[in-house]
Amino acid sequence: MKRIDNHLPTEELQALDAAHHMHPFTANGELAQQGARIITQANGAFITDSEGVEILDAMAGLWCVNIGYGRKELADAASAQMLQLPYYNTFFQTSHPPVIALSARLAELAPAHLNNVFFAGSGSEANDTNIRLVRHYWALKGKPSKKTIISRHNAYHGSSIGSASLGGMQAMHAQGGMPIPDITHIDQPYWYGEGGDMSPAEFGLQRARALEAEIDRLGEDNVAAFIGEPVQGAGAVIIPPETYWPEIQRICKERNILLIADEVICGFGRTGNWFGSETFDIKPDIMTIAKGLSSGYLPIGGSMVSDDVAAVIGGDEFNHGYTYSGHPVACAVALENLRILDEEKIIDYVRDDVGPYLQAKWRSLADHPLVGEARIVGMMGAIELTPDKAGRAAFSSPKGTVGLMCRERCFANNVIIRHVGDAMIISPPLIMTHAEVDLLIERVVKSLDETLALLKSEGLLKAA
Ligand code: PXG
Repeated sequence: MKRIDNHLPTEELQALDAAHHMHPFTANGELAQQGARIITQANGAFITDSEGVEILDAMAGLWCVNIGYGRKELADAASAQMLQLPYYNTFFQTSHPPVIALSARLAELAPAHLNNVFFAGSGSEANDTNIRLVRHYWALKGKPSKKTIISRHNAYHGSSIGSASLGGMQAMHAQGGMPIPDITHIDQPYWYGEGGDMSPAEFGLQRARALEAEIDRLGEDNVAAFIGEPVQGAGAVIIPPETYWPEIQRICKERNILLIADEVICGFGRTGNWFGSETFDIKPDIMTIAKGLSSGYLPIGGSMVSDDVAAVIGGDEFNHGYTYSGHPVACAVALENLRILDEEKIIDYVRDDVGPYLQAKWRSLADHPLVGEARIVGMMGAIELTPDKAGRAAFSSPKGTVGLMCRERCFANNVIIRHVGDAMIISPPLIMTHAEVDLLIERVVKSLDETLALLKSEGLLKAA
């Protein structure tokens, strides 16, 4: 292992980090005691820490580095664009070649009726755009009362006050006065955790019909849109039963409600197609995009808008936009990323090659004594940890205790995977080789074995 020494020693970096850097979603006081893990470089599917340890990144950063780390082409695209035109805005009747080229390319790649892009700097910003867009759409159509947006418990749509209100994360709502008015939440299609004795198909229908009931409760004239991730990512890779999305689609159409598919995680190959909406046969009016759009190399997000919605919105001045909407350097990098995804046939590779290879190995984890379910679509998957496989039982310890233990074992075994409660989730770079998939599974199995041994020795292998 090569030691990287173009930076301060780890302890000094950790001390400065603890003194001055406030981390997202972190108890910073606690982190200051233990010191942050410092990542100094990355290549392919691996990141390297400040001690020179190479770690397999089975989360692709935060679900975003779809083409893997270290692609010089993206650095070159950024460099060339910075020299030519580092910044210009797209307000006040101006435009520039990178934003024009990226908009046109996205229109080619997206489902046929989605030909219009409103750019943002992130997924959160794009979902804030969507809130204003759908409400303004109905106002322009003479129905200003159609304002409420229906989302789902345990959804994740971002961390700004609008997008976190759309999200269904209780811990987020508890801080800062959310949700904002006119956003409601229905139950999620999480069969393993909430399906009880129902078959997945029955349960999928039941959870979809909760949308119809919610529209009835609110009154159709008060509802603007439904928003959902094709597969809930941060919620623990919740893959809905097959019956779910067709029923949601039917209800939105019949009840005159716009459908927003949040593709921030599912987009750009993650589920084995360009968009999760293709995998699940959804026809959204708006898609939120970010993350894999630039493989995370630069921040960029956006809303892909149907021709119908764009035509209505285009009839008025939409008083909305961000300084970095359509940032030229981010657009140039995103374009280069899309070129690589396309020319290197990375989506095909996920659908036909490494995807099925990973899926078979991931599903075989269900044979492990600690695993109650192993689910996966494309290259996003979860395993549910349980003390009692047959009963899909939860642990008697507070939710997340076992998941955290398992994550610690994974980190110790040099594989980054996340826990959500007591589920373990993966979302690796799409360019993983078969050998890297083998390594991932080997390290996860070792971590599961060690977690099981720890649970036994600490008397924690007990059902609630
Ligand atoms: N929608 C979805 C579906 C997301 O997953 C966002 C919107 C917001 O995007 P920005 O770019 O504003 O972060 C996301 C982001 C996690 C985790 O720990 C997930 C996200 C972000 C940070 C952490 O799973 N998803």
